[in-house]
Formats: sequence, C-alpha cells, structure tokens
Amino acid sequence: EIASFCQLWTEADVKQTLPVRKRSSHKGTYGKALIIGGSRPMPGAITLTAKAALRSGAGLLTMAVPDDIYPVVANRIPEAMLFPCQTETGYFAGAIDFASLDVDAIAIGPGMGRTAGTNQIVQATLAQDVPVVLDADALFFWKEYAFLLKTRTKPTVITPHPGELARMLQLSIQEVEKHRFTLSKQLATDYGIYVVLKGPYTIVTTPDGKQYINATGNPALAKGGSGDVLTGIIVAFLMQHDSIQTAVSNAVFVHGKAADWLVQHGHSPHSVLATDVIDALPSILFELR
Ligand code: NPW
Ligand code: AMP
Ligand code: MG
Repeated sequence: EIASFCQLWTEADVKQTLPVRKRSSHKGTYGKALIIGGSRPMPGAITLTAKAALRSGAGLLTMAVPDDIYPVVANRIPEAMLFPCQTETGYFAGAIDFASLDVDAIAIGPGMGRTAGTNQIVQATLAQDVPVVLDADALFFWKEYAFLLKTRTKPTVITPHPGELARMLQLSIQEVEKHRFTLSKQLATDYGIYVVLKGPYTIVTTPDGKQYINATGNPALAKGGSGDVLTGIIVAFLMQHDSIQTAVSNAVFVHGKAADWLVQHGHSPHSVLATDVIDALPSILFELR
C-alpha cells in the first residue's frame, strides 16, 4: 500500500481554524442544534451532550427526549428547549415530527437505548437534509441504515469507540485495535462519511480517505459520559465551521485538551467527571481564542 494521507492535528491548526463570534451576529448565526437521545435509565447522557454543545457555542439547542424523562432533563439545563417525544417503558416510541422543528444539525444516540423506536427515529433522522452525528445507541442499528448513507446530500459523522466499531463490522475489538487506520478509512470511503474512531489517539477520517490524528486527552476520559460530551462539541462545531473535517478535528482536540487541562489544574485523572470536562471547556476555549 502506498503511504496514505495522515496528519497530526495540532494546536496551531486549531488556533488557525476555530471560528470567532462576529459582532454583527445573533443566536441563529451559530446554528440551531437538535439533540435526540436519552431514556429512563440514561437521562444523563443526553444532558451531557446538550450542555457540551451549548458550552461549545451552539446558538440554539433543542433536546428531543422521551416524554417521561422530560422533567428531569428540563430541570438540569435551563438554556435548552425541550421537545418531549412519545414514550413506552422509558424509551422512544413513535415518530418525531421533524417538520415542526427548524434545525441546522442533529446529533442522535446518547443514552437512547436499543429499541425499535431508536431504529425508526435514526432512519427518519437520516432522511433530514442537515448534517447528522450518529453516536452510541444510534450506531447499534448500523446494518439497518448503512446503505442509505451514500444517498445523503449533507455530511454524516459517526463517532464509534472500538467496541462499537467492532459490533458494526462484526469483528473482534482486538481486530479493530490492530487495524484502526485501514478500517476507519474503508468505512469512511465506502459510505462517504466522516469517521471518528475514538480512544487514545482518536482518528478522524474524511469521506475521501484523509486521516487526522489527535494527540490530546488522557485516561481521565476513561469514564462514562466522556463520549456523550464529545458528541455535543462536534454538533456545535459543525454548525460554526465551513469545513466538516476542521469542525470534527477541532472538537476532538478541544475535548481531549479539556481533560488535559483538568489533570494540570487540581484534578486527579481518577476523579474527573464528564461534567468536569464540560466545565473545563470555557478555560480551553479561552486559551485557544
Ligand atoms: P469492555 O467490556 O468495557 O472491556 P456499548 P457503552 C467495549 C450510554 N451512556 N476500547 C466494551 O468493552 C451511551 O450513550 C450513558 C475498546 C464493551 O464490550 C450509550 O447510549 C451514560 N473497547 C449506552 O450508554 C454514561 C471498548 O464496547 C462495549 C471501548 C451504551 O454505551 C455512560 C461497550 O460498548 C454511557 O455513555 C474502548 N475505548 N469502549 C449516562 N450517564 O446516562 C467500550 N468498549 O455496549 O456500546 O456501551 O459505550 O457503554
Ligand atoms: P465513550 O466510550 O463513547 O464514552 O467515549 C470515550 C471518549 O473518551 C472518547 O472520546 C475517547 O477518545 C476518550 N478516551 C477514553 N479513554 C481514553 C484514554 N485512555 N486516553 C485518551 N482518551 C480517552
Ligand atoms: Mg459513547
């Protein structure tokens, strides 16, 4: 194989490409995000995603959650708007009326569960003509919708950890870890999508097969909720960058950098929570401004 395009995404790259907020702007300038996810056992995941998106500059944000977790979610995040959805035993059941929502980008999957309702809503989401981030339980139904991805006219970003990619491709986690670059490249080019293969040294692959490696982040991120936070940063950045690759690479960099900042500012890597990562975003974005 001829050496392929692969680049370390550096702090200098981020500083050159992070968007600035213009004086003549309003909330709509920075995008309207729709975050779909959550279930009765996992109301926290989608709350983390939403909060991370707002801390990353999203102008307006709506959370579509099952009706019966709506009160707890609403109580935790006053800045978000809520779109309560039909529910059955704590999970999504029934369609989302996308026509009644005005959105610029969608992230779907955190804490959503793996029910038929999730499958149905993921497919309906992919029919929307906006950039979509597929994460967590939205990736569980990969085989049901993968063939549809090539027909999408707006970008699709998937953010699997190695366990999720192994399930999607029906490989072992060991095989995924051994072939991180080739597998993500094959997936990205076959389906015309952006692939974020997570883990230490997260790889971002573009639909044309270019690969960008991230070197920020540390084992403080090895805790439930970290990936849910990343998904929020990605969806917010998608709406604020002209280049999808730049948006995704910057999001992965900033997420890791927030964890690095925490372990240099009074946190043990043992004790960092996903919420702390969100709370460190202001300091990181201040340093990178
Ligand atoms: P093992 O067994 O741990 O060694 P799943 P999930 C493997 C929500 N959350 N490298 C892992 O291996 C999410 O949003 C809710 C290698 C196991 O085999 C989802 O909706 C929270 N292997 C849902 O939970 C906080 C790795 O993959 C399998 C790996 C399920 O998501 C937590 C597990 O993957 C969570 O975010 C790695 N880096 N990471 C909340 N507060 O509401 C994982 N594996 O079965 O897809 O489950 O990632 O836990
Ligand atoms: P998830 O498994 O979906 O919660 O995603 C975990 C997030 O934390 C991803 O962004 C990973 O890249 C990151 N992460 C987990 N463990 C580590 C680690 N040991 N070093 C660096 N990043 C990590
Ligand atoms: Mg996850």
